[in-house]
Amino acid sequence: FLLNVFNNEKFLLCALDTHFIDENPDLTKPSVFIHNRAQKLLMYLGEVLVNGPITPLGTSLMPLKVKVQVPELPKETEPPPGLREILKCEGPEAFAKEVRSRKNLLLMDTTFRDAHQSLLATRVRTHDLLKISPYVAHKFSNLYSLENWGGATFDVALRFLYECPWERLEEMRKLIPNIPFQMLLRGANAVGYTSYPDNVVYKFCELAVQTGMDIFRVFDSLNYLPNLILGMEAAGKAGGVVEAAISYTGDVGDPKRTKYDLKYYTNLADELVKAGTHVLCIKDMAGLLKPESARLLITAIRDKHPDHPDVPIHVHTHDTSGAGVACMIACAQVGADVVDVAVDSMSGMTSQPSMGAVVASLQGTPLDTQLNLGDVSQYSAYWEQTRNLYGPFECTTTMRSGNADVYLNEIPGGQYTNLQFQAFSLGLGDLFEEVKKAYREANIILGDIIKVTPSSKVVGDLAQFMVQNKLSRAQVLEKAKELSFPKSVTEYLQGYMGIPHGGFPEPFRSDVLKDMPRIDERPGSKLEPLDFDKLKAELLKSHAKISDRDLMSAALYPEVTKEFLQNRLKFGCIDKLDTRIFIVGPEMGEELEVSLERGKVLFIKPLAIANDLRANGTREVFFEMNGEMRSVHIPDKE
Ligand code: 3PY
Ligand code: ZN
Repeated sequence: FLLNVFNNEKFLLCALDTHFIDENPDLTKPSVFIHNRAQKLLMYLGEVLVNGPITPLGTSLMPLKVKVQVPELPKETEPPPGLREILKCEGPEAFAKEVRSRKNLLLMDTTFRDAHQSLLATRVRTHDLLKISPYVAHKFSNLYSLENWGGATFDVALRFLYECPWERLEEMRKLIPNIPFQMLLRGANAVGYTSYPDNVVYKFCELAVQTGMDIFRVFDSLNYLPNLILGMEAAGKAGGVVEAAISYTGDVGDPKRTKYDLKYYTNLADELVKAGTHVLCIKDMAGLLKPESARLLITAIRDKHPDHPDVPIHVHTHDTSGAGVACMIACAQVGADVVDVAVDSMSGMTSQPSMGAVVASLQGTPLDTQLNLGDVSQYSAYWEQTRNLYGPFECTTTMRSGNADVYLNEIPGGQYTNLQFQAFSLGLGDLFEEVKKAYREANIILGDIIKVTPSSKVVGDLAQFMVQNKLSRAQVLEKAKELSFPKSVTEYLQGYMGIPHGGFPEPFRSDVLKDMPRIDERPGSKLEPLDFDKLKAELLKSHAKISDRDLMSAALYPEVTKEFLQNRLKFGCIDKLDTRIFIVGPEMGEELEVSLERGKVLFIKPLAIANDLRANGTREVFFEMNGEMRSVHIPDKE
C-alpha cells in the first residue's frame, strides 16, 4: 500500500491535500508520517535543485559551508530563574516594580528580532534561533527581556521563510522558560503595515500571550495617541506587560528643532503613564539620540515629572551613527532602567549597540549589568558563524561602516539598509546619496513627521518619487495639484495612519487630495470587526484543518498566509533543514543530516538530476535516503 502511495503521481507532485489522509487512515501511523514528511522534503530539495532558490536572494553572496559550533552547557541542569518568574507569579505591576528597584542596568537583547531585521533583512530562521536558545536561557537569565518576535518577523517568516511565526514563538518558549519575551507591536497595525479592525488586534495579542509572549512594546508611527492606546489596551487585556513607546525624532538638544522638544516628549510620556503603561519606552528607531540629548530627555521624563517616578524607562536605539554605546551609557547614568543591545557580532551600524561593549564599559560600576563577558563572547561567536549562512541578505555588501549623516536624513535603521540596497542593486551607488538628501526634503514637505514603519515608507516613497522625477522640494510643492503621487503618500494625507503631531501640511494636503475623502479620527474605529468564522470557512475550502494560529495569520496577511499554507502542505517541515540547504539547496553528492524530531534523523544525498525533460514538463531528481533510492518529479519552470 505504501509503495503504491509513494509511487502515486498525485502524491509525488503533492497535488493532494489532507483529505487524502482522511481517506487513508493507515497513513496516520507514525512511521508513515515520517515517510510522508521525508518525501515532502525531497520535493523541496528537488524544487530548489531544478528551479533554484524559492526564497528570493538579495545579494550575490552565497551562504558559506560552515559547521556552526553551539557553545556547550552542563547537561540536565535547569536554567536559573529570571525576571519572568516574578512576572508569572505576581503580574505586570510587580514585574515593573522589580525592574525599577534594580540598581544595576538591565539589558534587552534584540539579537533575535531587531538586529537581524536591521542587518539581514529579517531572514534569520527559527532553526538557528532554537539552536542557541538553551545557551541564552542558561547564561543570560539576568536579561530584562529577549526581543524575539513582532515587527517584520511575522510577515517575513510566512512570506520568505515558509515557517509559522507562532510555532517559532512556542518553540523558543519551551527552550527559554525563564527570560521574559518581548515583541514589537505596531499599535493599531499589529504586526502589519495598515490599520486592522480592533477585534483583530485584541485577538492577536491574546494568542501571542497564550503562545508565550510577555512584554509588548507598543508604538505608533505618528505617536498618534488613539492608535497607541488601542494597542496598549489589547496587550494589557491579554495579560501582557504594556511597554508603550514614544517614537523619537529630531534633537531635543537643538534649540532650533522646536517641533519635537522636551515638552512634546514629556507631555506624551504623561499621557502614556496616565493610560496605564507598565513600562515607558523611548524608541529611537533611527539612532538620532546623542549622549547629551539623551541625558536631557531621560532627565526631563524621570526627574521633572514627579507624577511617575515609579515607571521604569527602557531605551531603544540603533547604532547607525556609531554613537549608540555612548548614548545608552548616558541614558543609564541619568536613570534609564533598561537599554537595548544586540550581541557583538550582530550589533553596530543599523542594528543595536554592542552588548559586549556595554557590559564591559559598566563592569565594576554601580550600573554593572551582571552579565559575564566570556558568555557574551561565546554567544557572539555562535552568531558570527551563523551570520555566514545569511550572505544573500547581508547588509554589509553595501554598508561598510556607520554614518553620522543619519542625523541629517533621520532614516530608521531597517529602512536605511533597504534603501541603500535598492540603490546599489540598480547599480546606482550615487543614487543612495540622492535618495538620502531627498528623504530629508520629503520629510519637510510632509511637515517633519515621526518616521517609523509605516510612516517611514511614505517619506521613502516620496523621496524616491522625487529622485526618479528629478523634482526639488520647491517643484513638488508648486506642482502638487498636477503630480501623480505614490499611493502611500495620498493615503497618508487622507489620514489612513492617523493624525500627525501639528496636523497635516497645508496647502500641500489640499493640493494633493483635492476632493478625496479625509479621515479625521482613529482609522481602525471606522473598520467593521473581522468575521473570523467566515474567514475560517473560506480557508477550509482548500485545507482540511485550520488552526487558530493559521486563522490569525490569515486575518493579518490573507494572501501571504494562503501561499504559506499551500507550501506547508507541499513541502512539510522545511524548517528542519539547515539554513544553507534551505536557501540554496545541497550540492550533488552532499550528505545531509536532517533531524525531524528526537531520534528521527534522515540522511539524504542528492544523486542526480535527469537530463531528459518528461513529456509532462517534469524532471526526475534522484536521491539516496537512509540508504534507499528515491526520486521525485519536479515541474521544470524553464
Ligand atoms: C518595525 O516596525 O518593524 C520596526 O522595527 C520599527 O522600528
Ligand atoms: Zn528598532
